[in-house]
Amino acid sequence: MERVARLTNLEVAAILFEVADLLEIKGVRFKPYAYRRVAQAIETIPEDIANVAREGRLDEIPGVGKSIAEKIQEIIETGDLAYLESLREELPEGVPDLTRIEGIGPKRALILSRDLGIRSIDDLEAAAKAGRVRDLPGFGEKTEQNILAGIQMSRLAGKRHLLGHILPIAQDIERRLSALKVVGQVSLAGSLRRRKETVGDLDILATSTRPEEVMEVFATLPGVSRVLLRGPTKTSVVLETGLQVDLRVVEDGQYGAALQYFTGSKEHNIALRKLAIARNWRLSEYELSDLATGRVIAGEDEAGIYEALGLSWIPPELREDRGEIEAAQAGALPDLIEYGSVRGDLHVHTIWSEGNHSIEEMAEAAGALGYEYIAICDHAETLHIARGLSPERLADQMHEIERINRAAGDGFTILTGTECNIGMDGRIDLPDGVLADLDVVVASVHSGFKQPEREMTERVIAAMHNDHVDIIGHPTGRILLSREPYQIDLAAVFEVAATLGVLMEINAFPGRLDLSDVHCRLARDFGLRLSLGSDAHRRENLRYMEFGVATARRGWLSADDVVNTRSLGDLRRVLRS
Ligand code: DGT
Ligand code: CA
Ligand code: CA
Ligand code: ZN
Repeated sequence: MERVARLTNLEVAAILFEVADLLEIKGVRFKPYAYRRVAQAIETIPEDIANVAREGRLDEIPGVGKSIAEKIQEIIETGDLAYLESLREELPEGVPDLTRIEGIGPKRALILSRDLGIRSIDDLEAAAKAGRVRDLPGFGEKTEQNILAGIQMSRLAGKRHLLGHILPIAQDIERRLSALKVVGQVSLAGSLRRRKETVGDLDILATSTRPEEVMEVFATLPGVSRVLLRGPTKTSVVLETGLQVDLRVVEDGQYGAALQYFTGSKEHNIALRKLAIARNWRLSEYELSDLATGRVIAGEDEAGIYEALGLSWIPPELREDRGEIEAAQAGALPDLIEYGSVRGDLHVHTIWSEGNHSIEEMAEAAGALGYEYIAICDHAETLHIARGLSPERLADQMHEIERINRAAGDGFTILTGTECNIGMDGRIDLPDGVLADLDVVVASVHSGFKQPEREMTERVIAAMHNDHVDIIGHPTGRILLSREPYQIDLAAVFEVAATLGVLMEINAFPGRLDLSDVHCRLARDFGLRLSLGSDAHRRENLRYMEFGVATARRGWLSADDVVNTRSLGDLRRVLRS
C-alpha cells in the first residue's frame, strides 16, 4: 500500500473548512455550519485525530454524525477527500475567489462566470472597467461601481505591511488611547505584539468602563479613512495607508484572557487550549474557567493564565507553537536578548557610498542611542549603482575615521569596515591587503540572484574561506513582500561558518530582516554567533536595530548568541579569532 503522509489536525480541519466554504457558495443551507463546527472541534481536541479515528471514537467529537465521520476517515486514510474534489469541479474556476469580493455572492459569481467567462478577480476588474458587467441580469451600473470599489478594498485588505512601518503608527495610537481618562489599560496585540516581520492587521486591546467614548475617539483618529464596523466592544477602521486596525474594549477582569487570546498566534492558542482541556478547564478570550463548576481560575492578568496552566509566562515573540509551550513547562525557555542590550551597530552606510549622512552624523546619532561603537560599512567598488568605494577612496575614508576617533577621545569608537560584494565565483571585490586593514568586513551577495542553489551555496562558502571576511551580510537576500530569497543551502553554509568562525548577519532593515526568525534558530542549533546590523542609510535608520532584535528574539537567541551585545574589547577578540 502506498503510504500517505500523516495529516495534522489542522490540515484535516482545513479540508473540512474548504468543504464548508464551497457548500456555502453553492447556496446549500445548514451543512456549511455543520462542517465548520466539526472543523473547529478538530482544531482544538488535544488528541491526534488519527488516533481518535483508529479507536472508533470519531462520534465523540461534537457535531460528527455518520456521514462526516466517513469523510474524516477518508481524509486520514488517503490524505484527500473525493467529495471536496467533486465540489471543486462543480464550481467553475475562479468562482470561489469572486465571492470574496464584497457585494458578490454565489449567485452573482456564477452569472459572471457563465455569461462573461470571468475566471479571476483581474478578469472581473477588466470587465467592470469596460462597462460589460452592468448589463447582466440583476446587476446595473451602481453594482458595477460597487464591484470595482470592492476589488480595491480586497486588494488593500489582502496586503500585509512591514513591521518596521507599522510599529510607530501603532505606538502612536496606543499613546493617544492611553492618554484618555476613560481608558485603563491599553496594549497592542496580534502579530504586532509578537513582532512578526509583517503584519496583516493591527489588533489593539483596552479596558474602559465607558467604551462608547473610547470608540468615538478611535473612530475619529487622524489617519482614519473609513470605519468598517462600529460597536461597543469592537470597532474596526482602515487607515489611509490601507492598514486595518481593530480595537476591542473589555472589562478589567477579562483583560489578561483577552490579551492572551488576541496576541495569538492562533497555533499557540490552540496548543494552550489543549492544556486547559486536559485539566477539564476551558480557555476563552474571556477567562480560564473550570468546565464542571464554571469557577473562574484566571483572566485578569496574562501571566496568571500561563501560571495556572503550569507554565512560566511566555514572551510574545515566541508564541508560534514552535516548542515554546514544552519549554515553558520544563522551565527551559531561552533567556532572550533584551531590546536595550545592543552596544553597537555593525552595518552602517554613509554619504561616502549610498548613504545620506556623514560619518560624524552617523556616529553622533549612534552615540545618542547609547551605543559604544559603530562599523562604517560602505559598499566596495563593483557595486556601481551604490557608488561603491575604490581601494583608494576606502583608504581615505579610513584616515578620516582615524581623525574623527582621535578628536572624539574615549567612550565611542567608529570602526572601519566595508560591505564588499561576493562575486559570481565567490571572490571578494577588494584586495586582501585592503581587507586586512579593516576592523569589520561584511560580505554580501548583491547580484546573480538566479544562480542555482548549488552554485550559490558554493559561492557564499568560497567567500567565507577568505580569512578577512567576518560577517555574511543579509544571507538569503530576500526583500519582504517583493523578492523571494535566493536559493541557498543554509545548513551547508552554517556548517562551514561554524568551523571558520564566520558570523551571520541579522539585517535589521525593515524590508530585509534576514536571517529570518526561523533561520536564526537554525543558526543557533549550529552553534553560530550572529551580528546585528541596521544597514542604516541615514541616521534615523539606526533605530531599525529593534526589529533585528525582535527577529533574534523570535529566533530564540540570547544576548550571548549576538556579538554586538559585547563590549568593544570583547567584540574585537571575536572578530579576530
Ligand atoms: P496577522 O494580522 O495576519 O498579521 O496575524 P494575527 O496573529 O494578528 O491574526 P489576527 O489579526 O487574525 O487575529 C489576532 C489574534 O486573535 C490571533 O493571533 C489569535 C486570535 N485568533 C484569531 N482567530 C482565531 C481562531 O480562529 N482561533 C484561535 N484560537 N485564535 C484566533
Ligand atoms: Ca492582526
Ligand atoms: Ca485582527
Ligand atoms: Zn547589502
